[in-house]
Amino acid sequence: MQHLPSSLQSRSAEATATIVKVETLLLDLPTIRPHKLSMAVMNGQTLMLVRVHCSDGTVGVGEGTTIGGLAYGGESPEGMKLAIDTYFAPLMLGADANRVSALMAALNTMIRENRFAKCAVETALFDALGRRVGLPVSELLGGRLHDRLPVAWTLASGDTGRDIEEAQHMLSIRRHQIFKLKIGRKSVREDVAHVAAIKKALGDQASIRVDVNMAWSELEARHGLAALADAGCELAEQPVAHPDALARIKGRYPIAIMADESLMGPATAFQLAKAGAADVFAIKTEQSGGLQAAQQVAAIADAAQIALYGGTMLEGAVGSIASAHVFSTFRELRWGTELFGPLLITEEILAKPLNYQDFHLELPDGPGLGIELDEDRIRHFRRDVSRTRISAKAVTST
Ligand code: MUC
Ligand code: MG
Repeated sequence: MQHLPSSLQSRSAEATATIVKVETLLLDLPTIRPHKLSMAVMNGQTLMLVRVHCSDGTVGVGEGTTIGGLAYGGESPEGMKLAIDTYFAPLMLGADANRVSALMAALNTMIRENRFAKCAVETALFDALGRRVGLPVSELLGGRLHDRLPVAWTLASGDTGRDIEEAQHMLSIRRHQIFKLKIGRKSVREDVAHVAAIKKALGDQASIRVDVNMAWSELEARHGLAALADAGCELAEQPVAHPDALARIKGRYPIAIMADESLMGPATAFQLAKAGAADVFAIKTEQSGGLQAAQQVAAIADAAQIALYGGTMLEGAVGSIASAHVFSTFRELRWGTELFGPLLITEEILAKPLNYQDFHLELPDGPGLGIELDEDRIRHFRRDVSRTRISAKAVTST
């Protein structure tokens, strides 16, 4: 407590709730098929869940997830758990649970980086606050503008025929009509042929986009983008790694350029906007450093007339619905969202599954995140109690 500013210390009479316990756990869940990205193959997903217990009995939940362990960035689910248990929790205990922004500001002063862990903690704080006051998280964030969000599906089996079948199935059950193809593992020529075959098979019923996950050199991008545009692909996500290279290729081909890995919160959003490096921002709540930080990224994009796309770190149900609450407050989401993470995982961890229908994810109306965990299933898949332990190697390979 002595490290917290006085505004955050328990205000006795007028305080309605203080934080009494911060609990973390890891869940290992299999994916429905291997998910092949340019840098890793995911066979499972590990969710780090954090629960913030408050003195009035409310408990909020948040989630931290990465892609392919440490293949995507510096944080891992295990690292987030350690950081929260060791460094966040002692700073949070006893703090006023209603003052989410003040607590996050204090944590940001005392803890550098750790954007994903901060996002998980902020989610749990907003969930608890929403439950306490009887409002959805989206309303606490200023109010939702959309009750349902379009959701893309990622085709990443590594096989063209299988991807076409998967897309046709998604169209037939009216779950997705936007498809993002993961490329960058093969040669540019092979990748373009793969995209063109899928676009040809699906025609105008589907929007086709690609995510190169930084795998191309600038020269490869020049060849690749021209050919992708000819094949009817509408957007390329992070074709090259460096923001300067993104700026050099943007606007040269009739295909939108989206920044993903280069976008790591408000400061990088400002730099990318200033450099004219992207037509679209893939906003991710975890990458942004939290729910309010993601809203700040959206404000920068708005001011710079950069279009928005609601991205994912392949979060499970908790992280995905937290992002949905954030994205529902965006004025426009021209490129939709990709909040399909829970559908890539074989196991349901909610008492009532999220509602995906008619190509959209419906936002729940209940207080907080509007979801309830299925505690039996959480117990079953917890890494510390599960008998079927999935090793990091089984979860991810190259
Ligand atoms: C990324 O780079 O966008 C999002 C969807 C997916 O399949 O992978 C992620 C990560
Ligand atoms: Mg991406």
